[in-house]
Amino acid sequence: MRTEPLTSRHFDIARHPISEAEFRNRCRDELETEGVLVLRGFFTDEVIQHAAAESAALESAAFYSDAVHNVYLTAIDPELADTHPFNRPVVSNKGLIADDLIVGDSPLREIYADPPFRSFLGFVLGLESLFPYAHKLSTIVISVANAEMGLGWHFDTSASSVTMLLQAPEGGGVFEYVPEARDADAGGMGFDNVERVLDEGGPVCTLDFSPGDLVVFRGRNALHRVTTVVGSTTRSVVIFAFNERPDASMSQAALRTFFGRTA
Ligand SMILES: O=C(O)CCC(=O)C(=O)O
Ligand SMILES: [Fe+2]
Repeated sequence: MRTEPLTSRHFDIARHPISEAEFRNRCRDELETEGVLVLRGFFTDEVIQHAAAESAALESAAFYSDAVHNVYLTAIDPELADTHPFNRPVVSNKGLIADDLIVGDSPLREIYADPPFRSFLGFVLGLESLFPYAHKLSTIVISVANAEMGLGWHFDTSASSVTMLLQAPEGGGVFEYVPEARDADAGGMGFDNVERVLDEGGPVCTLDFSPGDLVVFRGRNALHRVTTVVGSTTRSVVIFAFNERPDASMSQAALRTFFGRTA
């Protein structure tokens, strides 16, 4: 029988009291003003080591994409020119360990389901309920990138992304982003910002985070990418997707691109 709440096993609650109102308000304000929230040393060493070992064991089962896609992770629109921001190609080549490959008793599933953690995330993100994806592949994924691999500029499909870095590479693999590059809820596409970033390279922000840090960002509105990894150490990061609606799904095009399958 479990004798202590899950929370204290996986999270450093003394440093990050996620159930206290004052702390929550501070985090919500930081996410609001910065477009991203980083809680340093949020996950315990023990859970990071366990998840890193899980990632290493599953790496050979990852699907490695070498894909050209648009920044919206959708099929392109043949009615629009190739040069239109909606159709502009970006390249992503990295591996994804799909949710259905992660074992049922993985601590990653305990983290995803942890009530105080979910309550905290709902509060800072301003979401009443948080749902997994309706399909089996991408609620919890581990993204792995070796030398020369990276993730091109894109907006996420889920309302928000919550990430947990397991292993940093020797070089590169830097998370770059443009907060609030669009307002997806208002139907915004952010074409001007997309064009500026793809054509002129910026301006963009860089986020520096380490294994054990919790990163929360509004990936649906923040244009973001991971630069090419340098060196022989794999960059490995867990991505937890929390959706506003129970029927949320990635597009069939995106599933094929990143998982090599749709079910
Ligand atoms: O690897 C990261 O830090 C972010 C990954 C990401 O943006 C994604 O998989 O959508
Ligand atoms: Fe993303």
